[in-house]
Amino acid sequence: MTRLMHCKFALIAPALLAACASQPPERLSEVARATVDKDGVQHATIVGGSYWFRPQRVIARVNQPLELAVSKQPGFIPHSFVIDAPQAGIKVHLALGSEPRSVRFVPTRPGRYTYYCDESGLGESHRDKGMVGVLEVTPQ
Ligand SMILES: [Cu+2]
Repeated sequence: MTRLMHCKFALIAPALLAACASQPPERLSEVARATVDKDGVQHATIVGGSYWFRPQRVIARVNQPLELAVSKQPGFIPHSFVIDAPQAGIKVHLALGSEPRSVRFVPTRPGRYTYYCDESGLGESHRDKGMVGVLEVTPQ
């Protein structure tokens, strides 16, 4: 019911309800290790939808620049991408669009840092609905 209320268009056009709670495409893996380019920059791509992130776990190395390209599946529900881990040099807040937006930082401390969407509808937060993942920063 919460999801129905959250998705007001669903009341008008029931067919759109399916678009409100989408499944991640199967091609998107649940765990990904960042790739390293010739300049030593780590790269990972993250996609968000209602209500998930893929991958759910990204693995990267400490003290090496990490560039994340984050987008959301097309749709009218707003989503964001947040990591709040200043103790590890990571503070990110992106409003997501269907074109990838990039953010680059250097993780300075190994650990597991949560990324999530801080949007909410009339009910639960998107984070509580499943828009959450872990950035795992490993030692050198
Ligand atoms: Cu969201």
